[in-house]
Amino acid sequence: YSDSIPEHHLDEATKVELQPPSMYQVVLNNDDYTPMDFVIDVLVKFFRLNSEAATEVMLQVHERGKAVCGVYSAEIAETKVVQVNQYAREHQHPLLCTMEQA
Ligand code: TYC
Repeated sequence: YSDSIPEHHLDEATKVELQPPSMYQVVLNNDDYTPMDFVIDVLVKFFRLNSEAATEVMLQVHERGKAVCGVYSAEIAETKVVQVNQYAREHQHPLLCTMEQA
């Protein structure tokens, strides 16, 4: 019934629940050491890009310093960041994945 009550009478938690979730850009950052093929593999594996799109995003990171890999709700974006950084460390690459509010 909170949809029949003026929003300024609702508590903050209730207002938040009536809004769509905040969205976050998951970003890959350039470095001088991670092999281009490894970055492409990451984009295919964790962001479900096809190899053509993955190559484009990788080259954008390489040329411009960073690029957006996908936009997700907070929980999914956080999971992507952790999974990508763990996977890169397991393979001894310095690749850094971060998130920014969209
Ligand atoms: N700059 C890296 C190289 O020349 C390639 C690279 C691309 C690294 C994207 C990280 O997120 C990255 N091997």
